[in-house]
Formats: sequence, C-alpha cells, structure tokens
Amino acid sequence: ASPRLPDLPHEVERFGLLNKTKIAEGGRKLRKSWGVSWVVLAGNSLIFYKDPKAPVPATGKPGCSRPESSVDLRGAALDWARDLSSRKNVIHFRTVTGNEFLLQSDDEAEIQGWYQGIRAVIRRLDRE
Ligand code: I3P
Repeated sequence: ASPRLPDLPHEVERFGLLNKTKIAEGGRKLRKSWGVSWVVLAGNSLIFYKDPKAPVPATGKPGCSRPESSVDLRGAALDWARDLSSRKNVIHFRTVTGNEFLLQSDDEAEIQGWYQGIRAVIRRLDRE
C-alpha cells in the first residue's frame, strides 16, 4: 500500500525525478526552460519540489522543503508531446487554467508509468 504522509493530504501514487518545463501560463506561451524536479502524484494533484539533495524514496517525501508548486489535475488534458520537443519520452499536459507542462525521462518505462498514472487520476476525476 502507498504511504500516507503527514504533510500531503492524499495517498502518494507515484514519485520520482523528472525533467520538467512549463510551456504556457494561463494560455500564454512561455519560453521553455528545462529543469529537474522531484515530482509526486498524490490525490488530485501533481506536486513539484526542487530537485532535492537527498530524496527519501520510501515515503515519496523529498529530503527538504515545501513544494515549489502543484497542479490540480481535474479537467486536465494529457497527451504525448510528439511535436513539442526534440526530446524522447515527453508527456504534455494542460490544466483547466491553461497552464501547460512537459515532463520527460530518458527511461521509457518510467515515463510510461507516469503517463498511465496521471491518466488514471484525470479519468477518475472526470467520473466524479
Ligand atoms: C530552447 C532549448 C530547449 C528546446 C527549445 C529551444 O532554446 O534548446 O531545450 O526544447 O526548443 O527553443 P533556448 O535555450 O534558447 O530557449 P527541447 O529540448 O524540448 O527540444 P523549441 O523552441 O523547439 O521548443
């Protein structure tokens, strides 16, 4: 079973280091700037932490700090970012508020897991 964390309101479904860039804010295109984030999929949200020095994988909780940001997945649209990056294994999603992100891993199985996990959360929220 997934752990419950005192400072996360929901069960952690997935966590790990991913390359991330925000490409739009409120529908306005942003300049791409890739960086590494510790990403947690929990409840209805993706939660981003700055790349922690010492992540604690057993709990999903990073070794430091409060989240840098989080994203509500309710109503979000998810697809593969085939034309949005020269990189391989890139997920693209857009929130209802018009924020768009790319998430990438060189590990294809890893990014497949994230895709399935995020899609499952979006579908669950669509049914509610
Ligand atoms: C961008 C940078 C990104 C690249 C992006 C470039 O240049 O090289 O890594 O995205 O391509 O514009 P800059 O650093 O000068 O902003 P990918 O790595 O995802 O391909 P894009 O303009 O085609 O999005």
